Amino acid sequence: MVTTDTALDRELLASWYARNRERSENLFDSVHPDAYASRPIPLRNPICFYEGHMPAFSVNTLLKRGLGDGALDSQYEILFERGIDPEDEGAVPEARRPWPSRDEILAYAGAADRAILDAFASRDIADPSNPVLAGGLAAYTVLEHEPMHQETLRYIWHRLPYDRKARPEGLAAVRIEGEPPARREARVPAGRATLGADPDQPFGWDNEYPPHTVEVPPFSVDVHSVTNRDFLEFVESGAYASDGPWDEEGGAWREQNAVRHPLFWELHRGQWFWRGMWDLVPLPMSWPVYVTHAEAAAYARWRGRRLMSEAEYHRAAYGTPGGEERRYPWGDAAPDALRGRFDFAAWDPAPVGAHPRGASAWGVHDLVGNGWEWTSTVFAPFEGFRPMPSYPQYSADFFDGKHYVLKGASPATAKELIRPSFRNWFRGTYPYVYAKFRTAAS
Ligand code: AVJ
Ligand code: FE
Repeated sequence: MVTTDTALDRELLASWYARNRERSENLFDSVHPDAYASRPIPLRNPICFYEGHMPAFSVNTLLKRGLGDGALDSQYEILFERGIDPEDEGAVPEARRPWPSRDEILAYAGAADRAILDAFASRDIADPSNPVLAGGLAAYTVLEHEPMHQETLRYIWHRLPYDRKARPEGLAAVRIEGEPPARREARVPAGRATLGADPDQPFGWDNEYPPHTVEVPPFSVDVHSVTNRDFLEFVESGAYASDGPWDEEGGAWREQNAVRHPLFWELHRGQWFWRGMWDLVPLPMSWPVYVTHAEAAAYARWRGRRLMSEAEYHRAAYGTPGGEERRYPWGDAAPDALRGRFDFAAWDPAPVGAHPRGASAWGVHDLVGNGWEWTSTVFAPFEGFRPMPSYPQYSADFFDGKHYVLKGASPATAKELIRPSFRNWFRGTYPYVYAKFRTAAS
């Protein structure tokens, strides 16, 4: 078939796809076969679902919705169609039992890979007359969907028992650095923040559009993320046993689930430990604490402060004293390991402030990397939002007032997802993600 758009670099798309697939395969290979159909996070599908979901999503999106092809396997393309984020565990559908074997899923995935690579090589995947394909929309949708789920997989793997996953060979022991730097604040003066996608960027998810500016009043914000040391003060103050700092939703969540500390912490014989991906280690005091939005907001209130809004995050990360806005907190240079902990550079976080070359113009550290940043902003469409033709349910299903925006990146976020306009979202009581926070005040 003829190509109507020469702007897409087909080889680049194919190598991106291959890199995605290899990274996913390595992750699934590390799971003990007995755990393949297990569900380490009750709210999400079992592990095996995701090995079918990624190729089935690519087939459904690019080949069927985009190019108008028939099914490769209609049963699998329904079974593996969508992930879930139900209200509570009772709402998890009991999927068809048993799940297909890994060999069956891999046979399907192999056929899907061949068909997708064939489309990348020679079909009209950027047909400007087709809204699903124009500009390569479906191709990019597929290529960014897979790394997003690689993060899902990592935080699911995080909950697997240590004897159900194979530690990567040659992995260095976790280094527990000492105490964090003293708490400090930066002042961000009033100014303009641009939210939403840069018109020049080749792709953005629907919730990144349309771009617009917001006037942000002055505020102060912590230079460093709240650390395990900081949060230990909150825990030891008895905050989990008191109603004081909790809002209604957070308080109910804490009570119903008997939450006494962050999910990543464990208490053994009176001593605090951190559940790392591969090791249980004495609580690293200089690492950012990973918590729910409910815990983050309660901590901030306990300090007499609050979380940053999404617009304030943009000011803190991308604003400059001169008024221009940067591509990254540190400037225009492409993301690399000196600027922050992201792109799978490590399995666990680094001490706060370990990447001074990634600090923003106001000297605020780790705004991109080392853990997503919770904001106080409820996930909602920008004025003028339109669902994307390649995946109309992507965001629209989550504009329910129960999800909060997270910004930045975690150690498990691929670098291709790092851009100012990328918006992540989770329920305020979802405890599994690599999400940190800092406090702010007007
Ligand atoms: C944007 C990370 C919240 O994992 O639920 C993957 C991404 N959506 N497949 C999720 C997503 C559909 C989504 N998050
Ligand atoms: Fe998905």
